[in-house]
Amino acid sequence: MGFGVIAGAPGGPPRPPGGEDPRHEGEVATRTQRKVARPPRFKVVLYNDDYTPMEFVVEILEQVFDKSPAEATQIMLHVHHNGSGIAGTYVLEVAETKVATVHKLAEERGYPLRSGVESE
Ligand code: TYC
Repeated sequence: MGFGVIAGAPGGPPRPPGGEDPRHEGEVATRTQRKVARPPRFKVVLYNDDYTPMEFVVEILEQVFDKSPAEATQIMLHVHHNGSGIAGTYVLEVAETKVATVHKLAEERGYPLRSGVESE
């Protein structure tokens, strides 16, 4: 890792013909890795309440969070028994959009289902 596009380095372009550049003969090419491009991720948390039907929460987990029916049921039951649970982990903008979608769909049906974003 960290060789970038140095000619002759692993993964880089081949060295030009004619052998090693005499100006750098014997030198070792090194480069400090400045930053790994890995944006922070955020958890979307679902909260339990006494009124939202279990089937609706499962539907949300399938449709908004792309969970399988089995996984969606597991997460819903975890939230039901523990008070909250993680629906998924995303970059911030996506996590915030998921929360807004959950609230919109729940409000349309008159359910008090709440969700929120937490840093990982
Ligand atoms: N506790 C709800 C019920 O018994 C079900 C429920 C599960 C609600 C998860 C919200 O995030 C939730 N109908």
